Parts: sequence; C-alpha cells; structure tokens
Amino acid sequence: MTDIPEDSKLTRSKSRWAELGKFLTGKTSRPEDSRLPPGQHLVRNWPVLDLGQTPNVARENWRLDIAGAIEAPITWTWHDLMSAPQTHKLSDIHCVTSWSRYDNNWDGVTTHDLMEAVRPRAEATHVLFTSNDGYTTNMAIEDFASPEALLVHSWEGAPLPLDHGGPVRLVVPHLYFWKSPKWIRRIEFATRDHPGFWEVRGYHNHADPWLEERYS
Ligand SMILES: Nc1nc2c(c(=O)[nH]1)N[C@H]1C(S)=C(S)[C@@H](COP(=O)(O)O)O[C@H]1N2
Ligand SMILES: [Mo]
Repeated sequence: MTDIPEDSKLTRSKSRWAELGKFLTGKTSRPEDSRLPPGQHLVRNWPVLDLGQTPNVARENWRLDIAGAIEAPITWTWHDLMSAPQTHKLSDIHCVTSWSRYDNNWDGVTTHDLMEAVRPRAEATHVLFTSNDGYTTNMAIEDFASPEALLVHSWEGAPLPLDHGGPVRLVVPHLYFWKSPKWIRRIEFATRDHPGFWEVRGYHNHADPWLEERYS
C-alpha cells in the first residue's frame, strides 16, 4: 500500500465543492417514476475518478485482509475469492460529481456471502476499507450488508478494468460512488466509526444519493 499522496488539484477542488455545496438541488424526495437521483445527469461512458495513482496488482498477487470484530479473520487470495459463491448483479452508478450511469453488469461475491464466511461479531457496527492507493472510506454495517452490495471482479462479462479498480473493488450501489473503493486491500469490521478520505474533506458520512447526502 502506498501513502495517500499530497492533496492534488482535483482533491482541492472537490474539497472546495463540499464547502460551496456544488450540485445541491434541495429536492430530496424521490418521485415515483424517477430512476435518476436529484441533481444527477446521465452519462453513457464510464468516467474514471481517483486520487491519480493506479495500483497494478496481478490476480496471483492479489490479497484481501478481512479483519477486526469478526469470528474468522482471513486473508483472501484470488483463489479464495473465486471459490466463494459467485453472484451477478445489475445496478446503477451515482457519482457525487453529478454523473450517473445505468445498467452496469457486475460479477463477484456478495457482502452477504463474505459475512457468512467471516462472521461479524455482535459489536461490529461499522466497516472500514483501505485500498492499494492509500484511499479509505467507511460505512455502517447495515449499508455494507445491502443485498445489492458486491465485491466485484468483472464488469460486462470481462475482468474489471484496472482504472476502474481491478482486479477487485467494492460496489455499494445505493450510496454515492466514492463509497465504492477501487483496488480494495483491507476490510475491517469496527466497533466504532472512522471517517475516510472524502468523509474528512467535507463529504457526507452516509452518502445516500436519493437524500442528496453529498456534503457534511
Ligand atoms: N481506491 C480508490 N477507490 C476509489 C477512489 C479512489 O481515489 N481510490 N475514488 C472514489 C470516487 S470519488 C469515485 S467517484 C469512484 C470512481 O470510480 P470509477 O473511476 O470506476 O468511476 O471511485 C471511488 N473509489
Ligand atoms: Mo467521486
């Protein structure tokens, strides 16, 4: 894992947007027929957003530590990941910078199956993530346990592209996309919350796009 780089120009702009409340519409009710959360626009491409470092970890060297308040801590290899039950999911992406992308086909392991394997203890309330580029993020265990949340290794039937977090990223589609860590290296079940990279730079701790939880 590398250290988090000095805040880049983009990081400084995004911190500033949090102060200014950029993209906020104030419309937080979900219309019956709306698939697009407030303040979002649809894109057909898939933009790349990250801290500017692209870790390149081959599948045979890939490791995922699953640690903390669980009965069965483990480090998963690629083989372990592929030996776990495999699930296909279709979901939409909502990025806080206002783009959304519909109908992404993902393959991977559900967080439900991951939790079956490691058995979180009753006192685990939050889940903290660390990535190979030093990025961190956090969420409540209830959000992690969403039936739509998936540890993803494939997109549209092919290996997840490196710039989108390959070989493995998390996808938690009911939250803004910064809560979906790319190049995931460690999942820690915790007994208290610990705000991540964007969460300490003015971004919302929960991040529900339907409630426009962009900034704190
Ligand atoms: N490891 C890591 N994960 C990350 C980020 C990052 O910088 N590093 N950026 C987050 C942000 S702000 C967004 S919007 C999405 C972008 O994912 P994409 O590049 O696949 O569109 O990744 C999230 N996960
Ligand atoms: Mo983002």
